[in-house]
Amino acid sequence: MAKKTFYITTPIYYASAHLHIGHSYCEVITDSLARYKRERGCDVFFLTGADEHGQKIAKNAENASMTPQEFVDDIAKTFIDTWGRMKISNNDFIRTTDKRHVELVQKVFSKLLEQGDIYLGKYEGWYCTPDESFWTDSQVVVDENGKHICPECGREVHRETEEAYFLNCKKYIPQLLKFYDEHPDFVPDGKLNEMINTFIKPGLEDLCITRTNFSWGIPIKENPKHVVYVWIDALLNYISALGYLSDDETLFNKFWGEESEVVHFVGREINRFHTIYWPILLMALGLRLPDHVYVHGLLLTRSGVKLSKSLGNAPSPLPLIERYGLDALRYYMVREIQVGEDGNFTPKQFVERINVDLVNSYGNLLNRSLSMINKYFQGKIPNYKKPTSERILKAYQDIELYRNQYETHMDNYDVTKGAEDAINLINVGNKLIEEQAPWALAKDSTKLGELEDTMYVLVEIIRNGSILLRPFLVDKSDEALNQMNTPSNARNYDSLKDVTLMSNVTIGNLSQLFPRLDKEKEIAYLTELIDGKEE
Ligand code: ME8
Repeated sequence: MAKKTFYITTPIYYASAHLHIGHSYCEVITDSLARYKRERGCDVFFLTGADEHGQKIAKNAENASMTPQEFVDDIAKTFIDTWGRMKISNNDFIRTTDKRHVELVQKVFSKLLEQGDIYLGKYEGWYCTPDESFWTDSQVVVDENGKHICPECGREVHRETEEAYFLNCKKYIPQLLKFYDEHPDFVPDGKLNEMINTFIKPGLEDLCITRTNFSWGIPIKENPKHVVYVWIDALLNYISALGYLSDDETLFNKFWGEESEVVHFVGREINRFHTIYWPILLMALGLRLPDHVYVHGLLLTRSGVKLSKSLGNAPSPLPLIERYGLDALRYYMVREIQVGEDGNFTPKQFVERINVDLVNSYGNLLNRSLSMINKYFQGKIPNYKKPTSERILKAYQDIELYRNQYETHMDNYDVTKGAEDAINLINVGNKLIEEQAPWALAKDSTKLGELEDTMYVLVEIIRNGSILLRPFLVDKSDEALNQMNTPSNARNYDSLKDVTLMSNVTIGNLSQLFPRLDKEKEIAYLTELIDGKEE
């Protein structure tokens, strides 16, 4: 039985530049899950935000002739605006420059310093400024020109030496390994093995967690020339937003309590921070660990390069929403690429996915079914009767089958399979129309009962399909329910168990749910949009 309280987070994206479809991808997945859990009656807290400190942001602000604070204020506004336009249903938006966050980070630092988990030492090693990451000698790659290269992003790193504070990671390794052992689903799909083999087995060093060579960060109270390393600062957002160590810890106790289901969604390039350092920090603080760190895959260009802010090859989601509608983009994101795996963002697949699933399957089923109700029953849905025909009986069974599968998939965060279940159910309706040929039944007065049953089960399929699709299609599902004039007591998830609720409802006005995309024209448009960005 799933837990009743659900806390889901996205990474907080760097406020160094504008958002692109890669960030939107993670938002849409997490938003769909948050919406699904709410549909199922869970108390949900869904968090996203902005990561606003660090050297890279200070540099970008300088280039824009702004103070870092002015710079991040501007960028954070665009984040909030974009998520508003994508109807992201986050409960809060945390900024690492928020007073509540700054205070929490300072308190955590003091607490860990006092208990001896943080100590003062000397840092010497490699630093990758674009990634804000430290690397040891054994981790950096030396290229053919003798340059030292960041093992994560492939850019050049530079040498740094300075006095710094360290987090005592070594001490927590046994506890961490024990935790991994006891919680095999902490990081689903075996994505922890690589972390253990690459970072823990060779011997995890203590982590350098303060910097003195720049000032755009959270200064520590005990020694203000040090600012907190941006990753430690950032990870703490997940608990600062809930009010941990503040005057009011109500949200924290509720959503970080043992009873709550806690899941962080992150892209695979930041797996390491969330599955090694974040657990260590939490252990040092004596707090529970998340139930899952779900590592989603990345959107790649057609040629397989990661879409990224620093490579400048990723389009904003806004022109896509403008042209295709929000739901088309959201649907494509959850459905086309299996969540958890990398996938190429390609114009052809984008256009086909929308035409096949949304136009041909969903839109058509709605349109054909309601047109027939208009034609054969003057717009009034027949009364529900227990079906006698095998085929209709089977259709009701399919509704339950797909709904159950959908729940299993969604409870396992598999939005791709969840969306597929919903569309498969819709296709049960399309197939039934072909098999039952209502136009033929309508010509035979002895088949009136069967015609009624056929129309009724089609309505039920659309109602179920729409409610299952609603976490993804945040506008169009309700639009479909409106076209059927679905009463309010038949619109929530629990109501799906009662098959009688649509009896005798007079349907509303029909309109096309999704316009068919002109394949050639849209492929050309998208190719230009994406390739224009590809280096
Ligand atoms: O790493 N495909 O921020 P960030 C899919 N501030 N998802 C993508 C993507 C792509 N091509 N590109 C980015 C940071 N993402 C830190 C996080 S959390 C405490 C701090 C998504 O702006 C994906 O979720 O680089 C990835 O992990 C995140 O954006 C990185 O965003």
